[in-house]
Amino acid sequence: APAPLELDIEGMTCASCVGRVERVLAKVPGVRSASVNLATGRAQVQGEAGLDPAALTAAVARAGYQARVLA
Ligand code: 9UX
Repeated sequence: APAPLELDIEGMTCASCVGRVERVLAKVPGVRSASVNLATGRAQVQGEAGLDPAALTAAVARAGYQARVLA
């Protein structure tokens, strides 16, 4: 499996935010799983090869948070 992508996400302050971001990430085509850590403000995303990191940051932005790809 490809290495996970890691995102830094700004603006999450509660557990509902975490659930919201995990849900939108999981719906991006090619994503197998997404896990958000509120304490670190980071998300780990497992996806298929060729998953476009920009599709992840766009989905997070539509949900109201700012994300950038770390790796
Ligand atoms: Mo979390 Mo509630 O940042 O609107 S505070 S979802």
